[in-house]
Amino acid sequence: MTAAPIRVLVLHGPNLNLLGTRDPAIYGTTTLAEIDAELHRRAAARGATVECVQSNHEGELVTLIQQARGRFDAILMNPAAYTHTSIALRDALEAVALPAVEVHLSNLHARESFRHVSLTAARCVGQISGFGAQSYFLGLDAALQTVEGLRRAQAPA
Ligand code: CA2
Repeated sequence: MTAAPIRVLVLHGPNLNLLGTRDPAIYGTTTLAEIDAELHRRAAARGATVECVQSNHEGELVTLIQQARGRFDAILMNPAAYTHTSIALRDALEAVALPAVEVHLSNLHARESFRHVSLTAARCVGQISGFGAQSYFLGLDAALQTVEGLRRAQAPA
Protein backbone atom coordinates (compact mmCIF):
# COMPACT_ATOMS: atom_id res chain seq x y z
CA MET A 1 0.00 0.00 0.00
CA THR A 2 1.33 3.50 -0.83
CA ALA A 3 1.88 5.74 2.18
CA ALA A 4 -0.35 8.80 2.55
CA PRO A 5 1.42 12.05 1.56
CA ILE A 6 3.13 13.74 4.51
CA ARG A 7 1.43 17.06 5.24
CA VAL A 8 3.56 19.82 6.76
CA LEU A 9 2.21 23.06 8.21
CA VAL A 10 4.75 25.87 7.73
CA LEU A 11 4.33 28.80 10.12
CA HIS A 12 6.19 32.09 9.75
CA GLY A 13 6.06 34.47 12.70
CA PRO A 14 5.93 38.25 13.00
CA ASN A 15 7.66 40.55 10.50
CA LEU A 16 8.80 37.71 8.25
CA ASN A 17 6.45 39.13 5.60
CA LEU A 18 9.13 41.86 5.25
CA LEU A 19 11.79 39.40 4.12
CA GLY A 20 13.71 40.49 1.06
CA THR A 21 12.58 44.10 1.44
CA ARG A 22 14.76 45.27 4.40
CA ASP A 23 17.83 44.21 6.42
CA PRO A 24 19.34 41.98 3.70
CA ALA A 25 22.64 41.80 5.63
CA ILE A 26 20.90 39.83 8.39
CA TYR A 27 18.01 38.10 6.64
CA GLY A 28 19.12 37.87 2.99
CA THR A 29 17.36 38.95 -0.19
CA THR A 30 15.01 36.00 -0.67
CA THR A 31 11.35 36.90 -0.17
CA LEU A 32 8.90 34.85 1.88
CA ALA A 33 6.95 34.07 -1.30
CA GLU A 34 10.13 32.64 -2.84
CA ILE A 35 10.80 30.50 0.26
CA ASP A 36 7.21 29.22 0.23
CA ALA A 37 7.40 28.40 -3.50
CA GLU A 38 10.62 26.42 -2.97
CA LEU A 39 9.10 24.58 0.01
CA HIS A 40 6.11 23.62 -2.18
CA ARG A 41 8.47 22.46 -4.94
CA ARG A 42 10.67 20.40 -2.62
CA ALA A 43 7.71 18.87 -0.78
CA ALA A 44 6.04 17.87 -4.06
CA ALA A 45 9.29 16.25 -5.22
CA ARG A 46 9.08 14.07 -2.08
CA GLY A 47 5.38 13.29 -2.53
CA ALA A 48 4.55 15.58 0.42
CA THR A 49 2.50 18.76 0.80
CA VAL A 50 3.07 22.03 2.62
CA GLU A 51 0.67 24.73 3.68
CA CYS A 52 2.43 28.02 4.47
CA VAL A 53 0.99 30.75 6.71
CA GLN A 54 2.56 33.98 8.00
CA SER A 55 1.09 35.82 10.96
CA ASN A 56 2.09 38.83 13.01
CA HIS A 57 -0.25 37.71 15.82
CA GLU A 58 0.74 35.34 18.60
CA GLY A 59 -2.83 34.15 19.27
CA GLU A 60 -3.39 33.36 15.61
CA LEU A 61 -0.23 31.23 15.59
CA VAL A 62 -1.45 29.43 18.74
CA THR A 63 -4.79 28.69 17.04
CA LEU A 64 -3.08 27.43 13.88
CA ILE A 65 -0.93 25.06 15.97
CA GLN A 66 -3.99 23.81 17.88
CA GLN A 67 -5.89 23.21 14.65
CA ALA A 68 -2.99 21.27 13.10
CA ARG A 69 -3.89 18.08 14.96
CA GLY A 70 -5.42 15.62 12.48
CA ARG A 71 -4.79 17.94 9.52
CA PHE A 72 -0.98 17.84 9.43
CA ASP A 73 1.76 15.34 10.24
CA ALA A 74 4.42 17.88 11.23
CA ILE A 75 5.01 21.59 11.81
CA LEU A 76 7.92 23.58 10.39
CA MET A 77 8.09 26.86 12.21
CA ASN A 78 10.04 30.10 12.37
CA PRO A 79 8.42 31.76 15.40
CA ALA A 80 10.60 34.87 14.77
CA ALA A 81 10.65 37.18 17.83
CA TYR A 82 8.06 35.00 19.63
CA THR A 83 10.82 32.36 19.84
CA HIS A 84 12.28 34.33 22.72
CA THR A 85 9.08 35.35 24.52
CA SER A 86 6.16 33.02 23.91
CA ILE A 87 5.16 30.54 26.58
CA ALA A 88 1.82 30.36 24.70
CA LEU A 89 3.47 28.99 21.54
CA ARG A 90 5.51 26.55 23.63
CA ASP A 91 2.35 25.31 25.39
CA ALA A 92 0.51 24.96 22.06
CA LEU A 93 3.36 22.88 20.61
CA GLU A 94 3.30 20.68 23.70
CA ALA A 95 -0.49 20.29 23.54
CA VAL A 96 -0.70 19.43 19.84
CA ALA A 97 2.00 16.77 20.19
CA LEU A 98 2.99 16.85 16.52
CA PRO A 99 6.66 16.68 15.56
CA ALA A 100 7.85 20.26 15.06
CA VAL A 101 11.08 21.67 13.63
CA GLU A 102 12.16 25.20 14.52
CA VAL A 103 14.10 27.18 11.93
CA HIS A 104 15.83 30.56 11.91
CA LEU A 105 17.41 32.42 9.04
CA SER A 106 20.09 34.03 11.20
CA ASN A 107 22.46 32.35 13.64
CA LEU A 108 20.75 33.14 16.94
CA HIS A 109 23.94 32.46 18.90
CA ALA A 110 25.94 35.02 16.93
CA ARG A 111 23.44 37.78 17.80
CA GLU A 112 22.22 39.62 20.93
CA SER A 113 22.07 37.50 24.10
CA PHE A 114 18.24 37.78 24.29
CA ARG A 115 18.11 35.79 21.04
CA HIS A 116 20.18 32.95 22.50
CA VAL A 117 17.17 31.65 24.42
CA SER A 118 14.34 29.86 22.63
CA LEU A 119 11.22 29.09 24.67
CA THR A 120 9.83 27.00 21.83
CA ALA A 121 12.80 24.83 20.79
CA ALA A 122 12.43 22.49 23.76
CA ARG A 123 9.02 21.43 22.40
CA CYS A 124 10.49 20.77 18.93
CA VAL A 125 12.39 17.80 17.59
CA GLY A 126 15.25 20.20 16.88
CA GLN A 127 16.31 23.65 15.76
CA ILE A 128 18.16 24.80 12.61
CA SER A 129 19.63 28.30 12.71
CA GLY A 130 21.96 30.39 10.61
CA PHE A 131 21.67 29.10 7.05
CA GLY A 132 19.44 31.81 5.60
CA ALA A 133 16.58 30.51 3.45
CA GLN A 134 18.38 27.16 3.42
CA SER A 135 17.40 26.74 7.10
CA TYR A 136 13.81 26.23 5.93
CA PHE A 137 14.82 23.61 3.33
CA LEU A 138 16.98 21.72 5.84
CA GLY A 139 14.08 22.00 8.26
CA LEU A 140 11.65 20.55 5.72
CA ASP A 141 14.00 17.63 5.18
CA ALA A 142 14.24 17.11 8.97
CA ALA A 143 10.44 17.22 9.34
CA LEU A 144 9.87 14.73 6.50
CA GLN A 145 12.55 12.37 7.82
CA THR A 146 11.04 12.55 11.30
CA VAL A 147 7.54 11.65 10.07
CA GLU A 148 8.92 8.86 7.86
CA GLY A 149 10.76 7.47 10.90
CA LEU A 150 7.62 7.63 13.06
CA ARG A 151 5.59 5.89 10.35
CA ARG A 152 8.20 3.12 10.04
CA ALA A 153 8.17 2.65 13.81
CA GLN A 154 4.34 2.44 13.84
CA ALA A 155 4.06 0.09 10.83
CA PRO A 156 2.94 -3.44 11.62
CA ALA A 157 5.87 -5.90 11.51
O1 CA2 B 1 16.68 34.56 12.18
C1 CA2 B 1 15.45 34.39 12.23
O2 CA2 B 1 14.84 33.69 11.42
C2 CA2 B 1 14.64 35.09 13.33
O3 CA2 B 1 13.58 34.20 13.71
C3 CA2 B 1 14.06 36.35 12.70
C4 CA2 B 1 13.30 37.21 13.68
C5 CA2 B 1 14.13 37.49 14.94
O4 CA2 B 1 13.36 38.20 15.89
C6 CA2 B 1 14.63 36.19 15.55
O5 CA2 B 1 15.43 36.52 16.68
C7 CA2 B 1 15.47 35.41 14.55
C8 CA2 B 1 12.94 38.56 13.04
C9 CA2 B 1 12.13 38.45 11.80
C10 CA2 B 1 12.03 39.83 11.21
O6 CA2 B 1 12.21 39.70 9.82
C11 CA2 B 1 12.53 40.84 9.11
C12 CA2 B 1 12.82 40.64 7.79
C13 CA2 B 1 13.17 41.72 7.01
C14 CA2 B 1 13.21 42.98 7.56
C15 CA2 B 1 12.91 43.16 8.89
C16 CA2 B 1 12.57 42.08 9.68
